[in-house]
Parts: sequence; structure tokens; C-alpha cells
Amino acid sequence: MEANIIIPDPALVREELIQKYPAKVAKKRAKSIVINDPEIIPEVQANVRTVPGIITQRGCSYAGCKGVVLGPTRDIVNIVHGPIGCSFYAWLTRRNQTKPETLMDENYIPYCFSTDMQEENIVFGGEKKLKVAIQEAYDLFHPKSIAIFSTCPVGLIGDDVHAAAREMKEKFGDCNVFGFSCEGYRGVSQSAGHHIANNGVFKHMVGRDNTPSEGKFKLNLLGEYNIGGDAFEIERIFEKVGITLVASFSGNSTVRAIENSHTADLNVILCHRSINYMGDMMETKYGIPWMKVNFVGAESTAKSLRKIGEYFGDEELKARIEAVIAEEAPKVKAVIEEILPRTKGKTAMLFVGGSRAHHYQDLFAELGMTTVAAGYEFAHRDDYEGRDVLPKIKVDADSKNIEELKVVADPELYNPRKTEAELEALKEKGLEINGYEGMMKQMTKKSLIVDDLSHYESEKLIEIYKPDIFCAGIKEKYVVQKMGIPLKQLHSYDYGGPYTGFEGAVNFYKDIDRMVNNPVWKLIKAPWETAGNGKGGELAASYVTQ
Ligand code: CFM
Repeated sequence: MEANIIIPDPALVREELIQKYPAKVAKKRAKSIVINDPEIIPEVQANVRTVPGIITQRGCSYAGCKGVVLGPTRDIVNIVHGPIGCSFYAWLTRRNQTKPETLMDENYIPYCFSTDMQEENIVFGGEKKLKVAIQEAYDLFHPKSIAIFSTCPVGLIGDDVHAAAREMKEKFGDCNVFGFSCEGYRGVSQSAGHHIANNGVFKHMVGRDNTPSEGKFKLNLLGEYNIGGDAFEIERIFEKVGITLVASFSGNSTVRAIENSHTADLNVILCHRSINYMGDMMETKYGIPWMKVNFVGAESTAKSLRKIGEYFGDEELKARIEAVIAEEAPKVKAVIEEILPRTKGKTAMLFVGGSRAHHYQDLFAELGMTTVAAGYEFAHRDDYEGRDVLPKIKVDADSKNIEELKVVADPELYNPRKTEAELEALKEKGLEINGYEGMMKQMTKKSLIVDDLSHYESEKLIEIYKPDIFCAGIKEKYVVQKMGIPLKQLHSYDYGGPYTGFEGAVNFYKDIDRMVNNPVWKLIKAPWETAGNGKGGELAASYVTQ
């Protein structure tokens, strides 16, 4: 959807972005700023350390492990072993929702569990305090599971959270206690935490409950965290078409569902970055293939449902999928027809963590808007260039730091859901099994890809491109809006959502229409534009008192 927009020469933009950096930094950053060509797919430098001093938007390993992957499961008591800030600032801020089936069901998401480490614990060790906290949580709630998350000081002083977990698990007998060495510094970003979380969930949860699951078409939804209710909309659609969702990793999920997830016949992956490890490990151990899907965007949702129908190869299921698409499509079409004339030809920039910068391009395309620049904060080269690049990725010291589990086929439970010949036949039908094409293939030629965009670079991009909307998170929001550009938070969705499926697409269209067509943005003058004589000029730094 290229409308007639004039895009600045990306080579010049790249030059300008790195111009002010010292030579060494400029050289490094240049490798992460790439001009896209969907035919050739140039190499992008990704998943490497941020240059110290540059203001990155990345988070830490603990955030990726506790906040992202484990946090949304409602009946695990997640105890953060560390100073209180690590817990407090991760408390409910991600907007991952959950819906217990009855009022009596366990739901610990509203709680904030922390060992509240003090200086004394740093000096003399915090294991004792941790065990007291685990005991207290057990006495109060009698949960099925307690998970412990290590923050930076825990690794520095050498508290053994795994030993504490083992001891308490044995003591209780009826509560699964396990720990994560996900100290914030474990990797270059939260991506390390995802991997650590995948390993822990796979080792300590998946496969514990062998009760056969009911249903003819059973799948797990991987990498969907129910931000703003996204998973609720996907669940609604699955129910309508007759697909059984065994477990979601991990939006709106429960311990039991995850422990039973190996009884499903397919894993569909929404966020490849955060959970692809799980897909691979479950394939090897249990013989469950995985397939990349995207439920962000009405057309993508329809496409993903058809892919699932094709995988199960059942005519009745396929017919139901078509019927549901036909039933849902008119309401989406009606809204798009009304909004499209107002959004068509506008431009967007998307800089989000590891998946959404890709997925949300589909929604913008449906609105007739072009994504002129995009990038991930912490994704890897395969999320940009596609999984074919995996063998070429250099494993550096930071990645080596994260354990790669040695997974083998389970002697009893391994059961390949499809034969080699069946998988081949599906591939011939265009179904990518265990594959992902990445973001760049979908983006237009000459669009700009920037990995780990710095704060400085984001301001420069806005100055040069003047996009109609900038999508990022709370760290960028108000600075960008002061520049007169609306910012849509694609992490927490501001106050909106769900944005998945058909209903979600409608919500998104309306929200974006309201934002890009709001005249208020043209009236905004940034403080530095109005300071001094009222005609624009230098802004005196107000924080300098003398
Ligand atoms: Fe996956 Fe996510 Fe994302 Fe992510 Fe995240 Fe998130 Fe994200 Mo914020 S799991 S990679 S670590 S889709 S919290 S729900 S929005 S950065 S793009």
C-alpha cells in the first residue's frame, strides 16, 4: 500500500542518524540501521549490547522472564527475590489480563510478592529471607506453584534460589516450587529472560499432567500474553470455529493448562521472539509441530485460521472457519470503509519490543497506511530476516551465557502428530511448519529498519520523516507527543485493546483514526519552540538553579 507518499532517501537518513556519534559508535550503529529490500533481505545487526551512554528503550532479563513469560499465568505465586523496586515497577503495568472461571479460583496477578531485600541481606545473604517468604506465601495461599525470580543483587551475592526452591518443594510436598536465574544483567536485553523462562517452564511445568485433553482440534497458543484482552478475542474465535485451546503461553492461562499442554496436537506461535524456544523443545520432546500465525489484523486472522484448518485437514473444520470469517467480515468492512478515506496515504513508524513492530504493520496496511520505518528493541536477526538465517547467526559470549537445554524425544510421550510425508504435503500447500519469514520480507523496498533504536535516533527520525503516527511505549510517549506527533503505545495499548482478531481490528482502526486525525497535534508547540521571545528560540534549562 504505497499511496503517493514521498519517502526521504533512506541512505541519507542513515547518514544523518549516525553523523553526531563518535566514529567507533557510528560504525557500530550503522550495522543496525539498514535499508530494506524484501528481495535481497540485507543483514541486520541485532541482539548485541547497547553502546554505553546511548539511551536505549530496552528492558532487562528479569523483565523478560518474570514480567513477560511467567507473569500472565494467574495461579502461580511469583516471588521476586530482590529489592522492592524490581517488583513494584513491574506490578500490573503490562496490562496482561486474566479471567478466573469462578470467584473462588486462584488469581495472584493483582498481588505483588517480593522479599524486599535490604542492605543487611546483601551483606549477609538473602536465602533465609527467601525461604521465609516462600513459607509465608504457602501458608497464606496454598498455591499449586511458586516461582522465584532472581534480580541483579541475588546473582552478585550468590544466593542459590534453586536450592531454596528444591528444599521448600520437598518440605511442602503439594506445591511445585522452582526458581529462575534471570538476574537483570544476564543478557543484553529482556530477550535473555524469555529464553531462561522458556527453559524453566519446559523443565518444571510442561508434561506434569498427562490427563488426555478433550476435543478434536487441540492446540496451544504460544506467545500471546493477553495484553488489553487480546487473548480473550482469540479464545472467542477459537470457540466459534470449534478449536480447543489446551494452553496459552501464557495470557489468561493456568498452571494446570501449561502442565497439560503436551497433549495438544499443534502449537501456534504468535510472538516468535519470546517463545520460539518452547515450540522447538516441544517438537523435539513430544512431536508437536509449530506454526507461525498472526492474529493482529482482520486479514491476518482469517489467514491464520485457514492455516490451522489446513493443518488439521478436516473439511468440516475448514467450512466452519469460512463461515466464521464470512460472519465476522462485514462488521470489519463497514468500519474500514468509513475510516479508510481518512487514514489512507498516511505514514507510521513502529518501534516495539520483539514482535509487534512486525505484526501491527498488517493493521496499518488495512488502514491504507505505510510503515516507513520499523525496528525491534531486542529481537534477533531471525525476527528481521527470517529463520533461514539461523545457521549464520554468530553465537557471541552473551548468548552463550544462556543455557541451551539438551532436549531429546520422550521415551513414552513422543508421538509425532504428522508423518514426514504429511508435513511435506502441508509445506507444498504453502504451510510453513516450524518456520518464520521475519519482518523484512513484508516491508516495502527502501523502508528503514533500525534495531535497538536510541532515543536520539527516534527524535531524528521524527524530524526527518514527520510520520502521522509513532508507535512505541511509555518511555517515548510524551517526548514524541511534545514534538506534535501522536504516539500509540503498542506495549500496553494505552487504555485500549483488545487489538487482535476481528473485534480487535475494529478497535484499532477507530483508535488510530481518532489519533491521526485529531487537529490538536497541529496546535502543539514544543517548549523549546516557544521559549524565549515567544517566536521560538533557545529553552533555558529549568533544572539549573545557579
Ligand atoms: Fe513478544 Fe510481547 Fe513483543 Fe515481548 Fe515485551 Fe509486550 Fe513487546 Mo512490551 S512478548 S516481544 S517482551 S509481543 S512486553 S506482550 S509489548 S516489548 S513487542
